[in-house]
This record gives sequence, C-alpha cells and structure tokens, in this order.
Amino acid sequence: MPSVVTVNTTPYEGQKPGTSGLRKRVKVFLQENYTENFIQCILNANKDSIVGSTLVVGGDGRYLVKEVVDKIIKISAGNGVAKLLVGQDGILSTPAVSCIIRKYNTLGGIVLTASHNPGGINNDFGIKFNCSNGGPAPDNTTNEIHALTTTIKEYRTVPDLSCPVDKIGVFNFNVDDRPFTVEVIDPVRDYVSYMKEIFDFPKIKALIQGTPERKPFNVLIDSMSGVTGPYVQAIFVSELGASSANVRRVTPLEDFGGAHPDPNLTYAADLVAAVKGGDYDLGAAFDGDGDRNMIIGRDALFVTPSDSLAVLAAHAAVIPYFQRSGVKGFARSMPTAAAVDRVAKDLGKEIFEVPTGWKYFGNLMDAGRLSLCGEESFGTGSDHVREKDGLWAALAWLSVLANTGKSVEDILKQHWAKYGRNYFTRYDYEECASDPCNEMMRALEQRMTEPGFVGSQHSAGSKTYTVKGLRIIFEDGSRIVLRLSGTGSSGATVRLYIDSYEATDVFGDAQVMLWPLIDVALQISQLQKYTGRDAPTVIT
Ligand code: VG1
Ligand code: CO
Repeated sequence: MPSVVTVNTTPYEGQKPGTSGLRKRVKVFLQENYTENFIQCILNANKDSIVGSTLVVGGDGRYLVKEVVDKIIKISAGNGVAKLLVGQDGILSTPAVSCIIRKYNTLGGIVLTASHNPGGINNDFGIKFNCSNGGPAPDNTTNEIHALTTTIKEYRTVPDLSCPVDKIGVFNFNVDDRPFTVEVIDPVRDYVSYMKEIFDFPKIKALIQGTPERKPFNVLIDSMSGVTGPYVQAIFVSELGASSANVRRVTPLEDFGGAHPDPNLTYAADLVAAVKGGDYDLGAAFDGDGDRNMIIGRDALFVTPSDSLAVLAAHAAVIPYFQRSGVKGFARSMPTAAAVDRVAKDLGKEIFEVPTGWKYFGNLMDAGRLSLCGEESFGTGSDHVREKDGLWAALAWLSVLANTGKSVEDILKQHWAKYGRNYFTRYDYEECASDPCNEMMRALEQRMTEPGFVGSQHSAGSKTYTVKGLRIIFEDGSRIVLRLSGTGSSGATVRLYIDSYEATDVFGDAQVMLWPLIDVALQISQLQKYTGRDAPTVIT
C-alpha cells in the first residue's frame, strides 16, 4: 500500500501569484521542489478544509502539464484530499475548470496554464488556484499562499502512487488505510452540455448550416493549438454542424506550434489573413487556456473587446440563459473602454468598474448583481461561470447574429450610430528593463500629484486636452491609463491604454482618430525615454 512521505524543502523567492496565478519560465518550475513547494502551499492555504475534499485539476496542454498533474496527484494524496477530478491527459480549459468546480461543488481547482504566454521548454508555465465559487482565488488567498511559500519547510507526497490520466475512468487507491480517488473525466462533456443549456443550439445550427431562405453563415474558428481544440470540435463540428474546414489549429500542442497563443490582430494574423482572403462571415480565435476571444467580421473587420462587451450587453436578452436568470448589472475592468457604460445607462442597469483581473468580478456575480462583464484584453464572460470564457463569447455573438439576421458589421455600425463610439487602443512594450519602468511609474505618479497637473493642457496636432483627474481623465471623457503587467514572466511589460469617445464621428480608423491622444500620453509619461523603445511590441 502506498504511504505518505514527508520531504524536507527550503523556500524559493518570488512565488507570488500575479494578475492570474504564478507564471514563470518552465526552467524555473523545473528547479528541485519549486513546483512541489507551491502546490503544498496552495493546500496549506486551505488547511481547514483540505482533508476529505475534492479538487478539480487540469490545464491547457502546454509543456509540463502532465508532469505537474502527476505531482498534484501525489501531493494531494499526501495531504488527505479525498478525490481529484482530472481532465483526460490533463486537459481542461480554464472556463471548463470553473464550470466543473461549480457543477460538482468541489473545494476548488488547480489550473495549469500560462494562458496566452508561449509554451514549450524555453517558454512559460503557470499554476493558478480557483476557489469553490469557480473563480480565481482572491488577493487575500494568493497573498496567504505567497506568505506560506516564504517559510515552507516540508511537503507531503505519496511517491509510490501513480495514476494514468490518459484513460477516462475512476481509479481508487488506499493511502495509509485512507481511500483516495482519481476520476479521470472527459474534458469537454460537462462544459458542452452547459453551453447547450445556455444557448439555443438549434438556432445557431440553422444559422451555420443555412436554411432554404438563407445561405450558410460561414465561420472560421481558430484554437491557436491551445486547449479549446477539443471543445471547438465538439461544439462547432459535432453539435452545430460546421465542417472541418470551418475550424483550424484544433489539436492542442505543448508548444502551441511555436506560436504565441494570444488572440489579437498581431498574434492571430494568419486567421485575420484567412478571413480577409476568404468568404467568411465571422472569425474567432481563443487563447492557450480558452478564456480569451477575438471576434472579427467579414473582411476581417475587427471588433474591439470593449465594443464586443457593449454589443453583447445591448443584446443579452436574446440568450436563453439570460431570459431565465434576467440580466443583472454589467461590469468592466478599469482600462477597458467605457462603451458598455452607455448601454448600462440606456437599459437602466448597474455598471461596475473593477481593477484588472477576472478575480475582481467574482464577488459581484456571487452577490447577484452582475450578469455580463469584460476586459479590453480579449476577455468576455458572464455569471454562468467565474472565469472569462472564449467559446461562450463566440456562441453569444452567433446568438445575436442568428436572432437579428444581421452581419457583424451592421451590428457594430448600428451600435456606434446609437451609442457613439469609444475609440480604443492599447500599446504594449513587452519585456523592458524593470528598473526604469518602475522609475517611470514613480515619476509619473509624482508628476500627477503635483499642484497644477489637474488643469494643465497637453497638445498634439490640432487637439488640446485639459487634465480633469488622475489616471488620466480629460475633460471630454477621454482617458489615458498606464500600468505594469502582472502576468509577464521576465522583465517589465508596460501597457498604455487610450480611450476616446466620439458621439458622431464614429466610422473613423481607430489609430488615426487616436494619434493625438497617444502622442500626449507619450509626452506626459516620457515612456520612450524610460523604456528606450520608440515603438510598442504589440498594438491592439
Ligand atoms: C493581463 C490582462 C488582464 C487579464 C490577465 C489574465 O494582465 O491585462 O486583463 O485579466 O492578463 O488573462 P496583465 O497584468 O498582464 O495586464 V489570461 O487570459 O492571461 O488568464
Ligand atoms: Co487566458
């Protein structure tokens, strides 16, 4: 009979979860006991409820997921966990983990992903803990996990226990006379059946397959070699009748085929090119772990995530789930453009602004005040789970298109004509030197709080902006937001967010419309001086 072994260990510095879990290079996780320490600390942070509990375990299929699943099985057995629900081959998308935690009322789940960061032996890995509501652990829990990592002295594991996770089934063990169960589950089953409850699948199927009156609505769905592949196969091909030509990169790869699995115009450029050159009505892409989405229309017309949220909010009532539960409030993260605020006002709904990171939406959802929310970083979702959900967003768009019979372009243009348009762009300066970036943020904070900054004027081209508040809000409602990323694995990534509202001039090109405000942002922040970069790495 396998038995528990206590292994002595010493703390590692820097095991501090960021915006969404602990993300580091694979080689950092490969250091002796590095991964074991962090897993033990997750369990220690739950010490009052861990014995006899059930946890969900899965990840996005990247390099190291299978090895770490094996470690989690051994350490869970060593800590008195009663049962693990593990995705077959260690595969579970981030929203599917959330769905399964909620469906089976487990204590929580461990998600193995670095999301949209590249994978493979030379790239990134990540570990995130989700709580019993299905959402990412809140700050007090992640702070406690981090504090525990600074003093850890030992971990408990069962080295002789090994469980194959390549076959679906229930595997029972006895560990020092205590029962321990690993149930290897179909990664897609629970999630797919939930999507069928939320959406009107026959209606979306009729859209995709066409009817005697209407030609098929041609979609191109790109999983970017991430975890959504099997979910896209099950939903789009098996359930909704799309053909295999309507889906691409649907086999999860450990290194995402060498690509950056981030659904934006830069990293999903070949989807954009395929939709532009082909006869497609809608294109969608998802990130490595399946919580982000990008939506493009015919000729690759780009829907910004901020607009996507606003459009879905305006049309939420077409989705059966919301018809049953009612549409409560809306929310967005702070840097997300304020387009959804205008919809909330129009519909008389509550609107909330939260800090960057999905964990900040959970409380509002649990309190029954929030139905639909999003982030400018290609995150959209609802209170059906407690994570953002890429496939959900694509199905929500298809529901709107099926119900209105309109194109993506018509939906978007009619939205702007009714509400005005929040032009939005984000500049990312990735992997800069950390010290000057911290200095830039410090200098900017100091400058912004000096007397005279509010009221000061800043010009570029023919536009002059007068500062009304900090973070930096101008008199016409335009905003500049500058922050340092919390998901990078090395150096500092600076994000500059620009949001400018136009009531009537709504059909312009975003980069053209926004350049004066971008110029002002670069002047005020002196970003080029501090980072030594004359251009961003990525523009969205
Ligand atoms: C980024 C995004 C943020 C998102 C987070 C996790 O964080 O800006 O909106 O919630 O990634 O997304 P940061 O701190 O790097 O700006 V995911 O899909 O990587 O879990
Ligand atoms: Co993600």
